[in-house]
Amino acid sequence: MTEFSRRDFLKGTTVAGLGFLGPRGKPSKQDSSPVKKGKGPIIISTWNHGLAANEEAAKVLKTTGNPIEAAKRGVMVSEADPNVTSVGYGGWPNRDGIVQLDAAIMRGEDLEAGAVAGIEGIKHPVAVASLVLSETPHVLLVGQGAQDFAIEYGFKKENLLTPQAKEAWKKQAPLREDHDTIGMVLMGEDGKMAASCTTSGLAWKIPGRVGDSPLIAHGLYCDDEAGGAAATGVGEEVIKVAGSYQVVEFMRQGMDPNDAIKRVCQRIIRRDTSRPDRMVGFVAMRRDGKTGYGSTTGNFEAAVWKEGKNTLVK
Ligand code: SD4
Repeated sequence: MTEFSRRDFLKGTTVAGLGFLGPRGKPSKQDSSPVKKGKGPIIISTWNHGLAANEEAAKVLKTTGNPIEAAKRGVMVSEADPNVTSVGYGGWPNRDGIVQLDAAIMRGEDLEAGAVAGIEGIKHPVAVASLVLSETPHVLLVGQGAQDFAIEYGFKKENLLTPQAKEAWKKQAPLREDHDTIGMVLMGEDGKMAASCTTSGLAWKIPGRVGDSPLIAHGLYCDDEAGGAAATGVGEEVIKVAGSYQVVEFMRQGMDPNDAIKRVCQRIIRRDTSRPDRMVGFVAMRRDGKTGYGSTTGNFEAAVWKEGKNTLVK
């Protein structure tokens, strides 16, 4: 599609206008117990920088009551922070020294989702993912198409490679599996939920590599009728067990969030016992507001916002 016709396509496109893709119906009720309302806002996110993200998300939830807006604006704090080296600006680049970002966002009320993968030069991929959700009939845009779409909606192309990240890349060792990807799950006062996830992926990855973070069911999943989950760690491991979806499905069966995460982590560990050091962590929230977190290794922490308090739990 030429640039001109692609633009026309985008400008003329609305969800309703692309009805050929079919309606996105409401999910059927599978569990008849009521969603507990009035418990929110409750927010859980990965790692210690989740604290600042939670603060922002709580503020947005209180002022707008919009879970998607809160899940987006919360993790944008990490995207803008150059000291968070697995997310957005300051994220470690791929093998060729280019920062390629992945992000996704999902609404629990109707399972609507948006995502971008391998996007370059855009500081806030989760905001682009949110536009994929709200402005297109699609779920995932990748690479150049994702960047073109972002620019179409007014995003500026920026250099995301900080001097520190460039220095680290110059001394690069083989693929690094360090993790501080942010994943967030939250619930507003009305019991409505959303999840978001954003990352620069594994440092020095092969250009074009996509991890779990922008993949619905893997890096995140959210369904108001069951709960939400988000992942951090080695994306390849998360993808092989459809990690976040499986955590949510265990919670749908009534399992405690911590137990649901433990079961999925055990599945990951059992799959390949030769690499016990491969880290995968999850945060989760059941639809009654109960939160949980856990990982395949011991070194994980989560930031939990509950009853007005923001706490780091290890
Ligand atoms: C990925 N899950 O791309 C991400 C990596 C990560 O902090 O968590 N980094 O596989």
